[in-house]
Amino acid sequence: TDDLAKAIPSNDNKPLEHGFSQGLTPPKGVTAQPRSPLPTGSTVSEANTSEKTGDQAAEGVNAVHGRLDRVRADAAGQALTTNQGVAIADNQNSLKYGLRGPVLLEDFILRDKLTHFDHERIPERIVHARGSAAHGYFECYEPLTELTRAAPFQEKGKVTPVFVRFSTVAGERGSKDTARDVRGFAVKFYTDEGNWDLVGNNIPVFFIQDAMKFPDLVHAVKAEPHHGMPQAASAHDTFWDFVSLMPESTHMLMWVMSDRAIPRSYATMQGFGVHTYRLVNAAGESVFVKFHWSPKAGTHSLVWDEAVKISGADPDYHRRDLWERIDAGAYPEYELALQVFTEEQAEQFSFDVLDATKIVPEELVPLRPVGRMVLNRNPDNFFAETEQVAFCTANVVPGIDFSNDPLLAGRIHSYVDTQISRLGGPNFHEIPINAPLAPVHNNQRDGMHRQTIHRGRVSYEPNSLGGGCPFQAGAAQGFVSVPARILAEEEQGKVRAKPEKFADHYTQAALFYESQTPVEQAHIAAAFRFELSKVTVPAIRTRMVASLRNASESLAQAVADGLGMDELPAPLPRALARPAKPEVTQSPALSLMARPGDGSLAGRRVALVVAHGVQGAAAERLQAVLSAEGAVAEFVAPRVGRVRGADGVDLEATASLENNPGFLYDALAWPDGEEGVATLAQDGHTMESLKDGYRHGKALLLVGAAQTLLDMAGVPTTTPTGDPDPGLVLADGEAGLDAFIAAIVRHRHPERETDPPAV
Ligand code: HDE
Repeated sequence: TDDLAKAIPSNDNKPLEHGFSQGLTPPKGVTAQPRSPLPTGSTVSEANTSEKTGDQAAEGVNAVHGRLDRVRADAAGQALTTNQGVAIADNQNSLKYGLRGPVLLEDFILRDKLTHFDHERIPERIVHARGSAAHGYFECYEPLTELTRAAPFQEKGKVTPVFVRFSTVAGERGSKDTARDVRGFAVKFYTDEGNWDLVGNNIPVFFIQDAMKFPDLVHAVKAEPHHGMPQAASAHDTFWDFVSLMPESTHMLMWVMSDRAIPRSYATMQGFGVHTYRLVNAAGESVFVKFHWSPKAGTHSLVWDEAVKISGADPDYHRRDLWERIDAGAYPEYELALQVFTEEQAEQFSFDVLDATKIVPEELVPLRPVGRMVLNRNPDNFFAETEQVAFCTANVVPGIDFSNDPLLAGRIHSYVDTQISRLGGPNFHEIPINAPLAPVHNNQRDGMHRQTIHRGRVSYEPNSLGGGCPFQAGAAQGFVSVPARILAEEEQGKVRAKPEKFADHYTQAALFYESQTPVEQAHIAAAFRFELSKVTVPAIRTRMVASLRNASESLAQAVADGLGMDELPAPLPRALARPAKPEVTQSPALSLMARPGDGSLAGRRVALVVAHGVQGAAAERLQAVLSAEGAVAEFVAPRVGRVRGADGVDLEATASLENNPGFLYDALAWPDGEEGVATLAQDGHTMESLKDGYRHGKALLLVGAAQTLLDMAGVPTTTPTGDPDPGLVLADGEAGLDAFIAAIVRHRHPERETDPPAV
């Protein structure tokens, strides 16, 4: 048996599912394939070996591959079987009594197939149902041993595998990606000492301060219960009814009405741990910490009109973008930075660090970069990985601990609890994507879908029959909670109440708004106007404007004007008459413009709009130059397929203006060629693409004859103030290429904007 055990693969129950040649002999005429080699090309170093488990990643491969490989199925060269491994002779017909007779109940093959199919769906997440995920790794810049003993931060260059899921919050599993919404940013670190889940969002604050209000918030924002509308949108009565009655949400409302709620890509948004956590070093000393992820590609957003159009043409816009970036090797990358402060410092702040509706301004506690995260591998299977991944705020490792944030406390309970019904029992930690790389040994037993086959008769501790194993790890190895005391507080006993500083609902809302550029402020006002205009009960609108007056008079006025209110309502009474004086009233870091990115074109999509009669050679050169810069530049024509160049150089259009409208691209170019331009001028799609590109502030290049299209589309060549438009490049030959590239790097050209739009 020992020899047999060595000969068969790790999941020795099911060699066949792995395409192993050691399995059953395949049917005649079919060759058994050797197992496909592990994917290569991942950039994880060989140092990625778990000393504890002895797991050794193949060269250039993330160690997490090894573990998942145990359960990967590859049917290449294999016969079809039932779930019991019985080969199926006929997969077309059910078993009948006679050709035209009844189907027999005995047909276990049909029933095996249908029964499984009937149960293919699991409940979707109550929030964050719509998500997309990727594998990758976290790499530590330098040892942080003075701050924490958490495994990922112990050595310079140490690599820890991660799985990251991005999501929207309100919409259902099949809803559009470009909804105006918070984005989830959940990272599972498979550390040597167990799994650490940093379950964050792309916005550093939250709507509410206490977990007690979470079900109310979610009921208010989700589709209204009587008619199930609207899908994936906060623009409706119940949401604004609730938040206008909950002034603690004002700061968060500023963020979700800003362009952060319509990111261009998951690769171009920040992530935040939101709550104050603790770092704990080997000596047991702890400090407070806030976690920040910042994208290497910069923070870039869509504009609202663009987001609305994209949601129709490509509801999978962000999912596709993430997949294609990784597929193309333009790996999304984020830097992790910490804000570290002591409990004594926190006592002095004008706000409470246990209040999740507050940030710690970067000007007060600077960001310390500590590592980078690279997402370099797409999941193999959406359901097995992206859907079944279970993030739990309770998953921390030695070196990380919680603060007393009451919102966090609720989350520590909620995530584990929700997985039990979503994933059907208490053993969801055994699902491969959730299983830690660190070994698991305890006396928990049984339950639905148990995978582990525990050996021996001992399932209790203390024991002598099992030699005392598994034994308590002790403080040196095991997780020890920080024996935190509550500073400067009198003994209060059990209370249902909040600390006083929690009642300052407006100071940081004002800080956020005042820190935005004028364009961003205009977008915030327009978003409030849009959302509140969808509210049908006027009293709710009025109450919201009354609340906004406490944060910004000018914003309240702009929103009131936009809603046709004749006069401003009286400001809402404040919970705290005299809030503490804030440390900062301006924080430029809060503007999206503060993180323009690394200036590369990687991940940008450029449409080269062509038709028969275009100057083919020049168009090809344009494509080559943009591709060399890392952009994905494709020919888009009235129809897909071959496009005949006037110079005899033909092009291949991989998209049409019909199947991929212009607003799906970051930038658009119209190459030269009189005949081609004349054809495009007859196509309404061309005019729409040009107008949309202009209205959405995108980089536009028009070469030679193509410039005549501007007039036809009614697109001006200067900004509304009469200045040259930096995003509109009019070129002859190749002269304008550098200017076009610079314009794409700038992402958007908001100086064109007027409200309402002139084009
Ligand atoms: Fe969540 N949240 N949440 N949340 N949350 C869930 O867990 C919950 C909160 C966040 O990609 C659920 O597995 C409570 C803040 C993300 O799978 C659930 C409270 C932040 C994800 C849940 C909050 C988040 C979730 C639903 C208030 C930012 C998706 C399914 C006390 C820091 C993770 C699930 C993924 C998912 C509860 C507030 C982020 C029901 C009770 C604040 C990114 O457990």
